[in-house]
Amino acid sequence: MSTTGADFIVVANRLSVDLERLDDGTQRWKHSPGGLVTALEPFLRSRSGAWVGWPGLADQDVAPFEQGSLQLHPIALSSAEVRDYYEGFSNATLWPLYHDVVAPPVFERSWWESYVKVNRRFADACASIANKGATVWVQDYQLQLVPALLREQRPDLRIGFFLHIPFPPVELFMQLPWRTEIIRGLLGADLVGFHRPGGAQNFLWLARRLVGLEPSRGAVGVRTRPGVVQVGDRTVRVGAFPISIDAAGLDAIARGRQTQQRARQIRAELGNPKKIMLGVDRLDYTKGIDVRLRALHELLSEERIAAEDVVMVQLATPSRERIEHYQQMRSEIEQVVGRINGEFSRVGRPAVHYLHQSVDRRELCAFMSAADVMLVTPVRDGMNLVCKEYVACRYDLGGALVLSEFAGAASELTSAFLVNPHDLDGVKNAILAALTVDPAEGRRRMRALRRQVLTHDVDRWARSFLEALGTGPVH
Ligand code: GDG
Repeated sequence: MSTTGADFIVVANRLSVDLERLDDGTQRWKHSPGGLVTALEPFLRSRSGAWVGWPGLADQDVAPFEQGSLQLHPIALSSAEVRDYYEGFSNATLWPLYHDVVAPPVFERSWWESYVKVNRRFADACASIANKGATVWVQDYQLQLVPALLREQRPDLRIGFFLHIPFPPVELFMQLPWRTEIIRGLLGADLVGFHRPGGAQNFLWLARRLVGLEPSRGAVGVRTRPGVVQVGDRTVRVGAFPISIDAAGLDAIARGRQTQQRARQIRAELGNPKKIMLGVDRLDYTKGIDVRLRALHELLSEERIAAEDVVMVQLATPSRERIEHYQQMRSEIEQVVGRINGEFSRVGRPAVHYLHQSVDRRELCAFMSAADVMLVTPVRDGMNLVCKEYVACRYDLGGALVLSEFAGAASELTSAFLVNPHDLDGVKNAILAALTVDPAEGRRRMRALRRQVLTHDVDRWARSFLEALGTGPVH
């Protein structure tokens, strides 16, 4: 066991920075995209600890290094492991299965074998750097076997697990050929956290059914921690911990003069339309980008809105581009964008501005400040941070949020224009209602949304998880 190891370790599939290969053959680190890093970084930035993760490029053996007060421990993956563990089992088996099988999950034995092998590598790395009695916080669906694999080697550790995506209904989870192994893997933790109480309930049921353990209700006695599972003489607590954002940080960026200036500039660049609608997502089939585009197409075709009044901007961050389903979805979305623009644009005035690229955080904030209506229409989403970010940016109480009921955030953001993304007429009506909302009513809704988001930030989320895990935050 290392004596100069860490007392607090975050383990995630990706590091907080990605290794990027440039055209001239050199490499550099850049900030990782996606919700997990966005959520955890502000919390970890001010605390010393270690982050164990894959740097994002295959076949790269990178030595541990420090970034500020954070030790980064890169885990190497071969190209075959990227294909089987990451693109295969994580993103073509678990991702669609856990998102209500919106795409058919692929069950492939060789992918599972790779998943086991890579999870063992992550567990071994943690075991070798954790100080005695350290806290290890394992993140997300790619690493569900790590808690048990780590506990076998290091029973002295305090192990937490948090799932960032939905935990599926029992009937769907039962399709997984390796369902018992996954539940056993998670039960290696002292605390298993989900975004929503429903996920925790599904997990408790499956633990009893598949591993033959009796959940004893109410032992923790707090609403956000609805249950515990007794594993021999060990108690595993199970609960809901809805994740959030660095709300004050975004609010401050949004209030900045530069951001407001840029927001006005964006409006002007879009031709000063009466209304701007915005979507911001990783380009993923769960995000319902197609839903909002179809709604827009019908609204324009039916002349319920006019392209000279309403302009839509879709920022779609490139994601998982080597997986076939993602390539297919990308061309479908681009076809719909092309069709809408073909029918409704004028020269110099596209109806939809579609950017398949990442923008920086300040630019994102300026877009959110400029948008009259934010469209967040996933068919299934663990939480969805984008809707919370929009609310945090609207210190002016302007703007309106259209939000899918199937995002975890919907149970907190009840003053949004909530929609069922499978009901296209409902989505169209909600978009129209958001576009035409009376300003006083709009402000009332935004005030209520902000009250929730600003008082429930990511720091509160991390603290409540770590407190439930039995440690205070580590400084
Ligand atoms: C998973 C779960 C859960 C997006 N484009 C750009 C950009 N982003 C940022 C957003 C936001 C993050 O990426 C995306 O977070 P989401 O929560 O919306 O979605 P996932 O990536 O699927 O995250 C999700 C989350 O984990 C946390 O638990 O909420 O349900 O699926 O922060 O702003 N950021 C920048 N440029 C972009 O172009 N800078």
